[in-house]
Amino acid sequence: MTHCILIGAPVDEGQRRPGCLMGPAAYRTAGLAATLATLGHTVEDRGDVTPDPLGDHRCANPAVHHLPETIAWTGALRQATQDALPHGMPIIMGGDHSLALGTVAGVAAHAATQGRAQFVIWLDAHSDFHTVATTTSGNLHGTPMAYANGLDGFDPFPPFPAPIPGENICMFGIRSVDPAELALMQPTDITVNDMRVLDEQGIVAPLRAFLDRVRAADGLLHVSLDVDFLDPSIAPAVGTTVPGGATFREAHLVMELLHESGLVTSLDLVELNPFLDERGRTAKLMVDLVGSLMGRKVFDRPTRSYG
Ligand code: 6HN
Ligand code: MN
Ligand code: MN
Ligand code: MN
Repeated sequence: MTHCILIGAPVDEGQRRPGCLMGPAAYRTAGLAATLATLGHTVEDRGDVTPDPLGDHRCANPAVHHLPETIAWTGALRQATQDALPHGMPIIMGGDHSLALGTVAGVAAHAATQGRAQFVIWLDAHSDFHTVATTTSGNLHGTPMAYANGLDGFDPFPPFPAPIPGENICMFGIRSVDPAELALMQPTDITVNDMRVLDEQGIVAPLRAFLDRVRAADGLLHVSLDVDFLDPSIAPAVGTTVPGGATFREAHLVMELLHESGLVTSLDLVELNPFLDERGRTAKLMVDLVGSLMGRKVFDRPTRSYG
């Protein structure tokens, strides 16, 4: 039984397709709290976060938009996430992926106070490894992973509290990486399980290998689930669809294995744009995936052991 702390993050400024601000309302409408309660968890909804006051922030890259707004969200979400962690498992209902600039900072700051290592699983079509300096779209939802890894090029942002080393980061589902992101990731120890890896090896072996490392380090584990990790045919409600994503069963299997591991300590649900949805199907799928992550099973098979 887990105490689940729902945190609404109606962040829309990290990209250019309005609608992600409706994400928290869509998760509530799709029954996220009831799904968790049915699985035996306690649920506390802390409502939607309010961004910090806007500062006068600028940067040299003319493509970047909504920089002060994004820095304002980052501060407030870092605080909200860090505040929640001693009490339970924060589930951040986004909001576009720029919210992870704040939430991952919050989990990393918390881990540092505990003397624990922080790990991150990034489930996404994209690596989100631009810096404020390299992004050509100017959409800051493409930057949180590089911020968390402690890269330079985030000058107007507060320094990342406790940068997460590459060996503690594992990406799944990757199938769209910009040249500048590739160049930045190349020298890191980040595990990039792109769709080619999943096609060849399936999801189980690479995921277990990473979870074994988290367990061996007694680490905390943050999961950041971008809607576009999923194939657009099952999850249309996202502004950045990329063909060839995870199937329904692949996605549920990831969640089931994460549940079995018992290692997950925080979760982002990002990039849902309800304005692009079809009768709520993407919101409902995301809620179902959280159900699998939090222990829903059709059949109570004995829990597998890890080596
Ligand atoms: N996401 N690499 C592209 C860009 O604009 O920087 C796409 C970013 C997508 C962001 O997945 O959250
Ligand atoms: Mn605007
Ligand atoms: Mn993303
Ligand atoms: Mn994405």
